Amino acid sequence: MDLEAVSKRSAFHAKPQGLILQYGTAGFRTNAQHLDHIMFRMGLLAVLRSKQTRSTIGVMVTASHNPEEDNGVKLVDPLGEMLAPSWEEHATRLASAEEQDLPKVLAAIVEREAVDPQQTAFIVVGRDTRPSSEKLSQSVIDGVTVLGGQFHDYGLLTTPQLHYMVYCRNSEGRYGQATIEGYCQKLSRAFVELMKQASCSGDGSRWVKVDCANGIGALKLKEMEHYFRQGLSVLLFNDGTEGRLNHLCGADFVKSQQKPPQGMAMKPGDRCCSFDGDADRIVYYYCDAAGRFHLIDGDKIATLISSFLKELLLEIGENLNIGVVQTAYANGSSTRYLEEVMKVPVYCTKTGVKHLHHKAQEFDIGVYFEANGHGTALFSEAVEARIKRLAQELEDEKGRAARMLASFIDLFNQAAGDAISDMLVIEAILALKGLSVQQWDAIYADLPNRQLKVKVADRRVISTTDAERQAVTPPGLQEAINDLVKKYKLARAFVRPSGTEDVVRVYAEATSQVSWDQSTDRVGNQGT
Ligand code: 16G
Ligand code: ZN
Repeated sequence: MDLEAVSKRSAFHAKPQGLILQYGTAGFRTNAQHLDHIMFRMGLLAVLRSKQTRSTIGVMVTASHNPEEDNGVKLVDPLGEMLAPSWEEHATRLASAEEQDLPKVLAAIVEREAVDPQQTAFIVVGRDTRPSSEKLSQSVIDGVTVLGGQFHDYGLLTTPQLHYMVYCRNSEGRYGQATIEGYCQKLSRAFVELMKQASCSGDGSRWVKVDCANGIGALKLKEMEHYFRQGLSVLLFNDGTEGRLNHLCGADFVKSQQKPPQGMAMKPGDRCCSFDGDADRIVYYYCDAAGRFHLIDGDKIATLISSFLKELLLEIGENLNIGVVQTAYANGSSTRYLEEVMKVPVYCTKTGVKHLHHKAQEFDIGVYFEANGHGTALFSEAVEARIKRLAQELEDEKGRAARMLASFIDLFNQAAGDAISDMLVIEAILALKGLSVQQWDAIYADLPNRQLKVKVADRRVISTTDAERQAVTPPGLQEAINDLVKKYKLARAFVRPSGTEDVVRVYAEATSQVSWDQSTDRVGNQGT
């Protein structure tokens, strides 16, 4: 490894003196102007990680649902997962090193992780549609090549597509072909197969309205729709031809504002969904005849999916261990419904996809969703092999159920939550069960809930435990929350420092809006 060459090249991507950024919940994220050096250095780090794991590593340039002027980057580990925590620390250290210290910090990582400098490295790069993304991804590639890494630049991709490519490349084709064509075909084939089984919807008349947040999801749906048109038509809104990325639209806007995105023509009963800016999140919604907006978030998506998978298992006669993973933000009604009605065990982890994904891997079938719409289902290798065998061996109803489950296994993106894949899963389930969007929504009633952001001098004074549901410090905070919450029926509230913004987040839910308003404000006041 030629560290002198790295230093020389780094001068073209010089770090602004004193700028310290941290590899957060979803990588680095800030205004695009401050990211050139970060991109170059993440190219370097990706090469080291690739050498160490002897696998292809992914680098995705995106800032998801952040405003258009922001950007960000995250590394994707060999099985399509988020970067391992110890390497997140290396990322932060490398990103914070002043120019003259860069070779030293690189050498320290090489030593600490026992990276073999002779090992080859292969990196795949993807980017979203932000104006800054192309140039920034070139800086990543500059970092990769200066350390002698090889690369493939996929250009424009959704985040979950990049995760998929990494997983495919490291599973020697067992997971699928590492091309856009391979992705489109794998998902569409499974989807069309499922739609043939749906009595009323296999005739090509089914449609859904999609708000693409003026982002990459629009491009990728346009590229893919002819593969699955037989089963579903997608009517695209906010497709990036006019509006700004994530501006008054997209999954994050719809979920946090609890209202429809701008630019979407909604008639009562229309089934609509929103992607976020890099298409790894999805939420559904509709308006009723009185014009009232109804949001169907990640919790209801998880409920629909896990209930359906459980039904299929029952039909097949397989007793597999299925678990649902949520975060503290999951609506209490969803948890109660899953545990008490569906009898599915529910687990709670800290916020951030990597925590949920990791927990979901413990089950034969693990379904995980954040309330904000990021999630998927994971199937253990043994389960996948077994179901695929049963799909061939069994006959009649059992065989039909096994073949359907086998198709669902292919339809889920098991590398990462994926708005396109999740949309096709949901559409297939609704069609197979003959459920309308209103019937889906009526499975249970969400408890009214709200979130507040509170600015504090130092958000690190708040630390939490029990998957962020209990505050440990500052002293007295949790007791104060407990005192407030016990005054209201089915009330729950928690406070946590954000992993992506310099704020503290407050969440509260209760049986009525009035009790919510009182309790959230009071819990919020505890934080100031
Ligand atoms: C990131 C996470 C998301 C999480 C959010 C919480 C990934 C890919 N994304 O966007 O899962 O819900 O952060 O943000 O992990 P917060 O810590 O600011 O509340
Ligand atoms: Zn996203």
